[in-house]
Amino acid sequence: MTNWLTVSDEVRAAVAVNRPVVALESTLIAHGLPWPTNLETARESEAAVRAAGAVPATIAVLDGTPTVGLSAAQLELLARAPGVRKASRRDLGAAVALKQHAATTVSATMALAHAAGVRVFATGGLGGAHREGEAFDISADLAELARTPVLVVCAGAKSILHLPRTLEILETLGVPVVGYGTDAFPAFYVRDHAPALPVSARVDSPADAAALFAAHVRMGGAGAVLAQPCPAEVAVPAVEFDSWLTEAARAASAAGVTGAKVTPFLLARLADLSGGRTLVANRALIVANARLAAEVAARLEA
Ligand code: PSU
Ligand code: MN
Repeated sequence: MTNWLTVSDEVRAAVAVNRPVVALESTLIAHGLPWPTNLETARESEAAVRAAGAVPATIAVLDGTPTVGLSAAQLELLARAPGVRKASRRDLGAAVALKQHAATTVSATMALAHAAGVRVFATGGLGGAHREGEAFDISADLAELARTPVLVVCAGAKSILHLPRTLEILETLGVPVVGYGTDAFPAFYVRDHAPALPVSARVDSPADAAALFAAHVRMGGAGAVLAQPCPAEVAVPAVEFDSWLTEAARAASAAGVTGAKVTPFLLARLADLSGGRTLVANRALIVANARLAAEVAARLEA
């Protein structure tokens, strides 16, 4: 393993003997969810991974050190600390050189997970292409999927995005978008996008998900998406969501929010406008994805 990366003893030992490990990201902790839901969600995700027999590896940059497998104290620091940088793959070098704390997005988490030998990663919603009428903005998550062989288990892409364009870009980049128990690409808090957007393949078991990803990588492929719909009990109906999003997007443009701040701003406004319902959904889907990721990781062969 590389010397620029700190990997916890537990994760290092598991990777060495090919015990299942699941990477978890930190942007949703530092920027995606408010205190204390952020820390509770991070702990619950780690517990779900363990309950399914795998080792959790939450990833961030701490004082300039890329770290795979945060301790309980490090997790809490990240959840509480103000001014933590949001780092996509682009920002990792800066966070290291300037000795900063940085929460890693999907793209940066994939890069660090891969460097540590971790092949499966769970998050909430993927970044993607933003909607018409907003500033031109395409998440680095998509480009990273094209280059790094990590399976990203998520609830589809964030419903704040332009999902048909997001899927077209993933197709262009050669990234499989696999539905878990569904033929339709899920839309984060919203279970289904209307009209339904087809996934590139469907699987109905962790074993098939693992086999599909292994075959993709064997033939020179890189990343893949395994998309599981938000748990039905807490999912948000599309009609209600659309009205909140219209309002949240208006607030973002009125406040002149741009760049990496857009996604955290919209998520926070949606939580307010929905009276906390999007928060409940976000938390539940993250934990469900962590559990599924562990089940898939357990079926990946060496
Ligand atoms: N999933 C969540 N909440 C989040 C994210 C994912 O439930 O906040 C984060 C991920 O880190 C993802 C990022 O990479 O949102 C997308 O940010 P952007 O649109 O700036 O690329
Ligand atoms: Mn962006």
